[in-house]
Amino acid sequence: MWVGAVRQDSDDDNSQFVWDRSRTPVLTSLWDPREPSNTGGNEDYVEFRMYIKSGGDLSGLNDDKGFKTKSYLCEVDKC
Ligand SMILES: [Ca+2]
Repeated sequence: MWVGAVRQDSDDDNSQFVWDRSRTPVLTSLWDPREPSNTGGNEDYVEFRMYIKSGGDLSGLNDDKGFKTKSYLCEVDKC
């Protein structure tokens, strides 16, 4: 599912990922191993994924292409 984080500068493949609301950096400890990969040079959005692999369940963040349709998780202010 999409979470509210994006590449800070989508024109700069080396720019960091930030939480969209606070603009604070995404902690490196939250990423899946070998991510962010920027596969194809256009992975500017962040998803949370969980999958099963031999040895146990894995979960973490992955950068991905924004045109993909996925569920999402967002934060809102209290009313
Ligand atoms: Ca990726």
